Amino acid sequence: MAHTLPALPYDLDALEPHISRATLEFHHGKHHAAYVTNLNNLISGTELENSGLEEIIVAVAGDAGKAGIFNNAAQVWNHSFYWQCIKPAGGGAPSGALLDKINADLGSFEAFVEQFKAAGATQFGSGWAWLVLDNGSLKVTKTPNADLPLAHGQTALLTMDVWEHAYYLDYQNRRPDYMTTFLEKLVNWDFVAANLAAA
Ligand code: MN3
Repeated sequence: MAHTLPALPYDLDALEPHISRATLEFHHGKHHAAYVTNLNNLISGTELENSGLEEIIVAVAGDAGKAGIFNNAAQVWNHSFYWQCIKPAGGGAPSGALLDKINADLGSFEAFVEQFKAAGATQFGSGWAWLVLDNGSLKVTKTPNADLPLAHGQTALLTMDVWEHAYYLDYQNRRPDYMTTFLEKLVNWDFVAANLAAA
């Protein structure tokens, strides 16, 4: 089946001044769109052309001969997930069952923030920082390039894109400033809580 670029769940200028219209025009309209186009081209005429996105990712994960399909499929999934992880007037701290689970598994919300920023800061080059559910426990992880929790048997609850294209127009080389803004102004904790409840 042909994979499609999902619409952003907010207007292009809705995340300003934290993430600019220009960043979203390129990041969603060019980068994310290109992964969709590349994936459709790569699976056309193959046994994967009628498969769902997650089915494709699991089928080709770890297959060096299908790295192109994995990278593009995973990047389609990662970006569709990332857009939902942020929202206008987001950020701050979660509450309810999610906060209880963070306190129980990671020690405190402050400990989560420290681990999540460290994951993003120490992901050398391109990649992603994650809050995942792994065998019933919350963990903060990082993955390089297109890699994602689904390929490791984990359930993604939150992600932060730390590829330079996610922040360079707005923050240039200041990845730490982007990460702080992501946590303080943008995280959609309702989406994260819903992911936990559904896991
Ligand atoms: Mn990206």
